[in-house]
Amino acid sequence: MFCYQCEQRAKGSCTKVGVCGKQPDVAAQQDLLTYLLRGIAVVAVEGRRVGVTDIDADRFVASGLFSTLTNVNFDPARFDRLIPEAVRLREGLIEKVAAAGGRAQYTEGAVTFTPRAGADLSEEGERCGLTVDHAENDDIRSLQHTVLFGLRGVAAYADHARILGKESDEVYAFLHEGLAAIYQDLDLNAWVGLTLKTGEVNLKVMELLDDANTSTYGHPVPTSVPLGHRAGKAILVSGHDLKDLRDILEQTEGKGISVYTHGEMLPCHGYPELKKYSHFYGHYGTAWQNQQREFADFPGAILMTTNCIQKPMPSYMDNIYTTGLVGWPGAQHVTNGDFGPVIDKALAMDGFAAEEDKGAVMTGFARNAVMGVADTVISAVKSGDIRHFFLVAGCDGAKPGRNYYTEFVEKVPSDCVVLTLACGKFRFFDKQLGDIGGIPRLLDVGQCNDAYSAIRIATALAEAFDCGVNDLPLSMVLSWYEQKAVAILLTLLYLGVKDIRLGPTLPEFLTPNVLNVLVENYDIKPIATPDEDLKAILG
Ligand code: SF4
Ligand code: SF3
Repeated sequence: MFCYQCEQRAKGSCTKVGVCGKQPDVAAQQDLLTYLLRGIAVVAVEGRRVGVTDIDADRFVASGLFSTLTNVNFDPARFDRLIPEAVRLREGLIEKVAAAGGRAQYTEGAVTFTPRAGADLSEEGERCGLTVDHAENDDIRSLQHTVLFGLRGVAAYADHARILGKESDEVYAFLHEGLAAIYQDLDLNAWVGLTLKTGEVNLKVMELLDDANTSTYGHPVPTSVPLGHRAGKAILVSGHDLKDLRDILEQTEGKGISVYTHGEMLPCHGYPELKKYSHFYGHYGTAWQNQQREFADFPGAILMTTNCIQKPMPSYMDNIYTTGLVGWPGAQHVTNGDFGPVIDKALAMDGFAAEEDKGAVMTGFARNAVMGVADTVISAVKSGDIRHFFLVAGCDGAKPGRNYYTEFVEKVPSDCVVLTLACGKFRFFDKQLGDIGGIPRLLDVGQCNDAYSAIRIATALAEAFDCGVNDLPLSMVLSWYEQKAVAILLTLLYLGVKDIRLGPTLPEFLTPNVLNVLVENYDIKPIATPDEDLKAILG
């Protein structure tokens, strides 16, 4: 196996087994699925040329790419079903495109490759690894992989939005265009262009998702979320999917079960259409990489939606459930939004014996809430009460170097405001940083899925001060782990945001030359120490 798509990779890359727990057979299946998705994409690009689109193929490419994102699907049986489905969709699309006057014959390997009948799909996948059909030039291949990993993030957001009924042909068309591009003879500059276009399309899909979330559940409002629990039966919902949570809340109404969020579900407490449920109580635990310890102590059923699942420990294997694209071999999978098995399990378990108060945190400072107090924020900046904003955002992870983000926030001077989003916030989410003239110094904008909201806040501030985002008293200190973060980073580069500090390490898939392009054009830099970085930013 060869995988280096996330920040957790072994030295250089994972070649024997994934640090995330991905086994070589699943890695090969994911490579094979990715290869077949490229094939569908080549035909879909030709199809659009002759006026043919196929919504099933479009959706399949998005959900297939999302299935290969870090910490989503570890179950070989699921890939055994996805792979033949990819071949079936590809062959059907070839026929439709040919019937409309498009190409009937293809030479691209990803279109002509079909797993041998009866063959082990992981063995077939070993012939379709991440470098097959890619450029020999290291820098071009680096950008080809950057685009692929960025597309996985775009696809995740497209799938999230589709679940709430929002789709965009422009986004689907670009997933195909980006996947098919390795079969075009593009030079380095063209690949740089495609990399930035990935960021541009990601901005569009994030806007679509923001619209999907806010039009379905309302705009988040500042909300205090208990970190303790009530006595009684309990369900814990992790991941990023708002609809799964809403379905759980509806299906548990009146059953005497309290519903808690875990990880990236914390900001769900701010949505009016979710917070209205009285049994939607509080938040349990911290970021994804602590789940094995935290889940073992949870006395109820646990539901994993989207990323990031880790290998379930035997102590809770019996009470953890997956849904949607998430999979772990042996974990029970629920489909079609019917959470009956999860509810039955919660009712059969002990639940919390007694109430416990562990304080509370605030969430719900998404764009609408922050822009609602824009006048106060602007006058605080003009009067000098607020000196600087920091967006300390991105993924959490297991590496010790990530303490940087905790220390950084602790050391931010008291006349500065910290905006945050995504699971990296769990390094500091419960710190009491106080307020500046009634504006909290720590503002949780939401999930990684809500990066669009932070971008809108930054552009609104820039408009108010009649300057560019780069001229604002705003610095971005980001952490990455998986491919949603790659897509968001590409969006920030597309928007021309400069001077980003990125950690805890830089992506392995960027060659020194590609990195130089980023440094020269965007002044992107690795994090140093909190003291050095704060001094460099604030002087
Ligand atoms: Fe390794 Fe990350 Fe790939 Fe998992 S997703 S195999 S940890 S590089
Ligand atoms: Fe976190 Fe997985 Fe990236 Fe959603 S939950 S930000 S890592």
